[in-house]
Order: sequence, then structure tokens, then C-alpha cells
Amino acid sequence: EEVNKDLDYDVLIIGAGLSGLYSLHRMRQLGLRVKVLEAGEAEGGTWFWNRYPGARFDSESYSYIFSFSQELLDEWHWTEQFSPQPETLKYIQHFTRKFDLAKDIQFNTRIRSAHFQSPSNHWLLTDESDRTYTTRYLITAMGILNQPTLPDIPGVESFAGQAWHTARWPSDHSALAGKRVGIIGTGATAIQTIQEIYPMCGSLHIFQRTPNWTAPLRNSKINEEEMAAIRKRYPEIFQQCLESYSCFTHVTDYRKTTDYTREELFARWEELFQQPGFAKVLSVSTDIFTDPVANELYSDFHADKIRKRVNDPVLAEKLIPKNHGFGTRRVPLESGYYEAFNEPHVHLVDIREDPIQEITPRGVKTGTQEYELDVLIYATGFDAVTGSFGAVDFQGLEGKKLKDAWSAGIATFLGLSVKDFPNMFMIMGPHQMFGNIPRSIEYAVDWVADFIEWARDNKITFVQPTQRKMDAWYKHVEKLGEGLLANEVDSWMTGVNKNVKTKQKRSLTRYNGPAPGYRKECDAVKARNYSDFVLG
Ligand code: NA7
Repeated sequence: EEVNKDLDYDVLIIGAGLSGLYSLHRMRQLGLRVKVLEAGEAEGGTWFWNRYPGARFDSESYSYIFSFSQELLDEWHWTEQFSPQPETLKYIQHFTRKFDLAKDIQFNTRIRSAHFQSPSNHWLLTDESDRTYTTRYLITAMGILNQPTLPDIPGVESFAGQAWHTARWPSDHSALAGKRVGIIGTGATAIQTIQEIYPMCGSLHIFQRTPNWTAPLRNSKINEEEMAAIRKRYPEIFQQCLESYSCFTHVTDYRKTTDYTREELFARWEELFQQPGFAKVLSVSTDIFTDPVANELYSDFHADKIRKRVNDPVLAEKLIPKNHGFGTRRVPLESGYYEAFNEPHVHLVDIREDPIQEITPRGVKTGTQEYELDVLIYATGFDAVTGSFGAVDFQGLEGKKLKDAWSAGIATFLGLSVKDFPNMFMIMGPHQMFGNIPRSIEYAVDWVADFIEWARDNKITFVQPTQRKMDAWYKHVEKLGEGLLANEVDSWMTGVNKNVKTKQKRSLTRYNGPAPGYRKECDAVKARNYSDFVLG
């Protein structure tokens, strides 16, 4: 406390999503003066902004939440295996109330710049209304998918009807009823949206550039009895998450596809296909994600599933990805997505074949046709992972800009800190373990809390990783990604967003697991008393 007395705060946190809320809770436990600055008008982050119809977890509700509070686990009742967004937001609001967090959150505050001040070793933040805040430590808790991007197509602003990005869904859903609706994109968001809205639309045109591999979600309700059983299993559930490759409950299969006979293999895949959630992605042999032959076989298995569900065989082929294998991009889970295409008022427009030329006041114009629309939905994704950092002017030692530091390639230490940006910690920063995000958040926040506590107790006011350690971390992350077919495919996970000029090429944006290995590395840094950092 002594050392920070001239500063407004010991810790400032940008963002009131799961990362920011848990960070706030932990910093308060340490008795630190802390504040969360949040751009939105309420808490929730990703689950505050993404309220498009059909938005929900693809992970089991009871595994994709905070685990640290037994009381919270005991009192919360999940009503569905895969929680819909309104319920998730309620959970976050409940959490916020329970721990009385709102009094230390300042809403409607968008941070414009964060500049490190030497030699006083503090951060100076400025918001869009020119208010300033000083703090010893800065925690970025901005989320990995928080900068929506519109398509880089001429005329995007000219459409005369209603148009919006899925992450900015208007509160009045009735706008779609009986209307001529168009949607651009067929990622996880689009698939959840399409299967939910098509029954209410007068017509629905789906503009698809790249089809995605998907798998059935198989959601169901959870009754009181089942919830009681889940509560009993919480320790086991979180233990499974702790041990698994990417923090999920699904057990990893380290046998190769060639270790099975053909019959066994297909029987196993069929069994996994019938299971709810990510089993068909996370519990198949891991060589499917590294061996092109195994991958092709598994992709064909899924292609046949699609063919069985879409009545028109020509259309079915258009919905089957041809240029990337199953699981090489994030696999959206669906509930009736393919059946939508059997409806006469639902139309697929293959914009690989017939590219969009422009958005006009009347609708979407391709090379051959103008599609007249009343409503146009952009399900075009995000400037992921680093986009939130690009939206703030971060300046570190000697005025160095984070944007410049990362322009030639992202570099971090543990995905948690960056050289030349002292006293700054990133929750869900690039090169950090993502996987089951809440599991990863809890770990990262606890690690940061331990570090800040240790620094305080040792009267340290300056911490930053060494260049050598950053280089070593990059090599480590690179090595883990070697041989992964996913790293040979464009997606937000490989840092590509064709709508953003600087993101046309692939880059290493994430830690490719295994999560226990990630934690081992971070634990070792702590055990060494943070000697991988320059401390002052
Ligand atoms: P994604 O997965 O990035 O998907 C965006 C979709 O929008 C994808 O189908 C893109 O096609 C399409 N897109 C983007 N720009 C254009 C343009 N200019 N023209 C045509 N089509 C375009 O974002 P989501 O929101 O669905 O999902 C993000 C994550 O959120 C998801 O993984 C979940 O974890 C939650 P493309 O594939 O680039 O050809």
C-alpha cells in the first residue's frame, strides 16, 4: 500500500467479462485498491454483447463456469446441458451480485490509451471522455472475440434496410418476422443464428464463402434430479478438465486410428457422433488432427452424415467443406442446421462460385444477380485475439507501441506478459491456453494474483519478462503447433481475417496445448520466484 500511495489504484482491469470479474474478485481478496473499466453498460463481456438468437455454449454448462466457489456451484441450477446466452448472462449477473462486484466496476468507459510511465512505474489510462486513471498494475481482460468485423465488400454502409453484426443484435427480434432476410457468413455464430431464425423469416438467403464441418450438439434440459447429480460430480468434472488436453470433460483418445480395425473405428465414431457436445471433436484419436489420411477418413464420415440430411444432393455437396479437413477449424455444433436447407424459403448462395460484387441499397449483388432484402445480418466474425489490443493505444517503455512490437509477429511470455510493457498482465492474451475458456481464465487470474501479491510483499514495483524468455516461449508455442493440420488452414485461430488488412497471413495466435503442460510452465516460473522476469 505504501509504495502505491500516489496512484489512484493498485490494479486496473479493462473488461467486465468472466476474466475481468474474476480478476476483480481475486484482487479484492488481496486487499488491493482495484477498479474495472468496462466499455459496455453492464457486465458479461462476450455474453453481454453476443445476444443473437440461438447463442449458446457448445460446452457442457456445468464445466464452462467458475469452479472456485463451492457456494456458487451449490446454488446455481443450469436448466440446459448447453446453456443459452440469456441464462449464461443471468449466471454472470448472479455472480456479480453475490460477490458485490458492481461497486468496483465503472461501466460505459471505453479505454482509448494506456501509457506506461517511467521512472514512477505506473500505467496512465485515458478513456474516450479524456478521464485519466493511474495504477501500478494493469490487467487486460478484453476477451478474444470482441472486435466485430464487417465484410470488406464495397457498399457495406449503403444498404437501405436494417443491417447489423451478430455481436450487435438489436433487442427487438420481431424485425425478422416474415421478412426477406440475408445472412453473410457460415461460422459458428451464423450456424447458431440460422437454425434459430429460419422458421420466422419470409425468406432467408445464406451467403456462404466457406462451408464448415459441424457436428450435432444434442442439447437437452437438466431437471432438478439431474442437477443434483451433477453437483455431486463437480469435483470429478473439474478434475477431468484439469487433466485433459484442452480443459474439457471429454476424454482424449491417444490411440491412433490405425490401432483400430475398420469396424471398430466406425463403431467408435458412430458412438461419439451420438454423444452430446464436443465428444466427436475431442474424444477421437488425436492423429485425426495431424495425419492427413486419418483426417480424410474422418471427414468422409461426416460428409456422409451431411448427405443423409440434405434432400438436394447438389446442395449437400455445397455444404460439405472441400478445402479443409474436419477439426482443422473450430467445429460449430448444430441443432437442425442442415434441415433448414430442406425448406423451400431457405436458399444457399455459394459466393465462391458467384462472388458478392457489392452491397447495394436494395440488397446483395453477386456477379449474376441482385438479392433484394429487408434485413441483412453480418455473421462475419471478429478481429480475434489481438484485435482488442489493437483498439487501445498501448505504449510501454520509451513510448514503444504494442502494435509495432507485434507487427512482425506476436511475442509474449506465457501469453501473460510482454517485454517493454511492464506491470501489465493479459488474461486470455495471445499464446495463452484457451481451450475451455473459463478453466483457463481461473488459472491465469490466480497466477497473476499470486504474482502481484508476491511483488507487493517484496516491495517490487516493476516486473517485465526478459527477451530471452519471450523468445523461448515463442519457440515452445511454435513447437507445440508443429504438424497440426489446423495451422495450415485460414481461420481466426490462425490469426487470419481477410477483412482486416494486416491479418491476411497466418500467424501463431494460440497455445496449442496440452493444458497441463501450460500450467506446468507457469507453475515453474512461480516456483523460481519469477526470476524469468526483470524485477525492480
Ligand atoms: P468466424 O468463425 O470467423 O466466421 C465468420 C464467417 O463469416 C465465415 O464463414 C467467413 O467466411 C464469413 N465471412 C467473413 N468475411 C466475409 C466476407 N467478406 N465475405 C463473405 N463471407 C465472409 O466467426 P464466428 O462469429 O462465426 O465465430 C467466431 C467464434 O465465436 C467461434 O469460433 C466460436 O468460438 C464463437 P470464410 O470462412 O472466411 O470464408
